[in-house]
Amino acid sequence: SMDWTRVGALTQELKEKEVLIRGRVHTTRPVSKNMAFVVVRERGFTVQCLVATHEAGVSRQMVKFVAALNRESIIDAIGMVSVPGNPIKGTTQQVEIHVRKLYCVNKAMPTLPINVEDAARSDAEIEAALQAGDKLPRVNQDTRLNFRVLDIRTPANQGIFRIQCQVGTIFRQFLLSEGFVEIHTPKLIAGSSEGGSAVFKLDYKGQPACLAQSPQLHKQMAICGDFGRVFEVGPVFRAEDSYTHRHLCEFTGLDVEMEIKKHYSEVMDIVDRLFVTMFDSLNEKCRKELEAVGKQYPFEPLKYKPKTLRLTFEEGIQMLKDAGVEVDPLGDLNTEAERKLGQLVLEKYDTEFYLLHRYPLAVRPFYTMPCYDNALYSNSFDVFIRGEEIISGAQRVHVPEFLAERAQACGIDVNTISTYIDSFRYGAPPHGGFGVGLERVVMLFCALGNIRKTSLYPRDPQRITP
Ligand code: ATP
Ligand code: AMO
Repeated sequence: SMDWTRVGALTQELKEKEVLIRGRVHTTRPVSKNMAFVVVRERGFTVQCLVATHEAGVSRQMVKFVAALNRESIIDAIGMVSVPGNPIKGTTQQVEIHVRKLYCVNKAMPTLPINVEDAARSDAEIEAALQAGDKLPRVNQDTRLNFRVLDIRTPANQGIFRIQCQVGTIFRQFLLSEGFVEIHTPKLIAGSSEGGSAVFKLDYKGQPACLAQSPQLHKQMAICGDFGRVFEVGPVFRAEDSYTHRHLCEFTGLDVEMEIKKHYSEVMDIVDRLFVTMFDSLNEKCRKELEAVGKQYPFEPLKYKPKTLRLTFEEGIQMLKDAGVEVDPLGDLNTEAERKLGQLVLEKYDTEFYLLHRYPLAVRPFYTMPCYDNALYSNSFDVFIRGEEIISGAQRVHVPEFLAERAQACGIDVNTISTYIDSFRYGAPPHGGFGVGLERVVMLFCALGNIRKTSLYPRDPQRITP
């Protein structure tokens, strides 16, 4: 009756101790009739096991059985931890198990659609092999996503989704400690919550309905309902029609809404402290995971400051102008201009995390509060990592008549949101909030370049399976 030791916990301190491990057959390598190696993998950690007839109790038959195990089968192995003279190549753990007993707990099929060993290789490794005259298989993204259950077994993917878990954990912990209440709003709603066309329409028992494009309306209504400060972690649906590296049709929204006493900077202060806490925590608590991601997809650690840089939209436009980029001073920044501004900010302020506020009112959703001093601008902001948007936020219009007027001006059918507008007629405090795309945070923190890498089962305009 031994207890299982985690593969990731097999260190040289366990030398000469007998251990029981459970994991998958990562690779097998027969050496002779009397000897075979099997690399066992558990949650991204790997260890080399030696099965040889010179160990007591190991027969030739057992060597043959082990050498023929299908990759990805689940096995239990019992053996002695030993420390070889030379470093072991290709495994995460620097010890070897001299196996005494080995059981197959459940076998995998003989030929798998993805070989996890292939899926874990970096481009650099594949290139180096090519230079040396070898060809290593490259697993393309569609194959990875089609057989995602195999793909997510790689160390990098194990890291990515553990980092994603930590982002969600810090979001929740930080906000709870600041007095926010977690809420759960409906995803089946009567009308579009953001305006615009990117909405999934459906039939709700004979009535037209939509999948929520955000919890925007209901999180604000929770503030009208006196919760003071709320947050939500939930699915967000957008019927995006183009295929890009950073848009999904379903993503995870991290949403915040809060009363404001004096100024929308109170909302930006929360963003600032939340994200600095989050980045510090990722760097400290996810060191191993970040290393595993970087091994397959090399990236530079994110540069950020203890106090987040805030620039006005006008200042951003001026920086772009000074660099010779022509942009509409009252329009939105396109993806290219956003990236360029990211570079300029990095050069001038040495940070890759910053906030742009006072956006032109015309490019923001109907519920956004105009600036008191100049109604061409608004009390709104976007937050960027490495020149790409991760957050939008703003103070909201809390006067019902004006809210209805703004909705109408933005071409929204006010009848579909009448219960929302009515909730401001019962007395509404000044408030604001923001929405974060979880997959974008992880993608940009690790500079992964494609949002499909940070969504467990991505939904894009071309994919709704697995
Ligand atoms: P959101 O619209 O939800 O705030 P976003 O990152 O798409 O997130 P936008 O302000 O809408 O931000 O868009 C910024 C730029 O990104 C646009 O000017 C456009 O160049 C590009 N863009 C936005 N949506 C799409 C899309 N669905 N397909 C391709 N490009 C897009
Ligand atoms: P917005 O539409 O900017 O704002 O969305 C907020 C954040 O969600 C992420 N995001 C996406 N992620 C993946 N795929 C998409 N298609 C996608 N679209 C958006 C981005 C973006 O910054 N209600 C407001 C928020 C608020 O004001 O509170 C809203 O939805 O990271």
